[in-house]
Amino acid sequence: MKVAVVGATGLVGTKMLQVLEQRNFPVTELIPVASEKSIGKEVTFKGKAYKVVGFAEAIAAKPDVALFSAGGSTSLQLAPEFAAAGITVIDNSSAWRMDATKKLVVPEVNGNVLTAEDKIIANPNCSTIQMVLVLKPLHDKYRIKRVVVSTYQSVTGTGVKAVNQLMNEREGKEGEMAYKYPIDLNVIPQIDVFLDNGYTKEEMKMVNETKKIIGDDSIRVTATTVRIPVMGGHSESVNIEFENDFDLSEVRAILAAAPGVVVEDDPANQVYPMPLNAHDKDETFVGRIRRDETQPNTLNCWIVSDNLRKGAATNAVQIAEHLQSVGLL
Ligand code: 11C
Repeated sequence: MKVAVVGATGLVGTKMLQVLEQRNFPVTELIPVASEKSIGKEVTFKGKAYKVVGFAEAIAAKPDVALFSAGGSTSLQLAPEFAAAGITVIDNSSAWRMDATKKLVVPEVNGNVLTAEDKIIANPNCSTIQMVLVLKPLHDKYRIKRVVVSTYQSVTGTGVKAVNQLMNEREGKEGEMAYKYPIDLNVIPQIDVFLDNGYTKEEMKMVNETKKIIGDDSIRVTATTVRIPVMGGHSESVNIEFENDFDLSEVRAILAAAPGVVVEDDPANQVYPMPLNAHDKDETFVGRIRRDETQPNTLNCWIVSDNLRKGAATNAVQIAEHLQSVGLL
């Protein structure tokens, strides 16, 4: 399979190359692609150096699939050009996610919606992906009415500039600021820009993308998204109100059987998910599973996943794996 990685020199692009390699995706030819300023740079894949090429050269090489992580405006402009050349695009930006003609996919949750017509497929936002992996199997059993989520998000979600800001602050060095405020020894209750309703774009992504992926507009979601000085992954405190009552041991069994989900929940031994442990893993970890004692049919849990892996690169590669397994690639 000829595979292009568009945005190959960025944090997510680099992770896509690692994930393709580690999951042994059948790459017969790799085409790393980036904007003008990175053309000619080298990336490494399976121990071999590859020169980064520009967009026109990449389209002319006719890859079977292109994994895009080059930002929304590049995707809006270039994904249709790739698709018109018969190349299946899996796009990590927010550009196409809420477009009614495009599928928004987490393979374990709704991989079955994909058809041969889908030439531009959207990869959801990282904080949404890890949440829906846990919500979907519980929704199937107990019907979710409402979700209240607060996030604790890694600086890697912002990109390399934010990682540098955190490290510079930690080492007492001057440097470029990714955020308006210091992030080390701080918590910033803003991810992305504010919208007219007082929520941030990241918060509304969690609201809207969750409904689209689960395929149920009746699920009410309210979110507060927060940046913390952490590297290994995003964490989420999630309160879920169901229509029907549940049994806690059954909830644990359902989640233990859910694909891509690992239950880490042993309070007696202080076992719960943490970004330090989730880092560089493909799974989503859930723990602190307990009943909300203030109202009926309501559950609290804590969900952690590596936002660059399952939240971005791994999910994109898994979409490609899924397409291949059902003969669509
Ligand atoms: C963050 N969730 O942690 C964002 C990054 O829509 O793909 C991913 C933004 C997106 O800052």
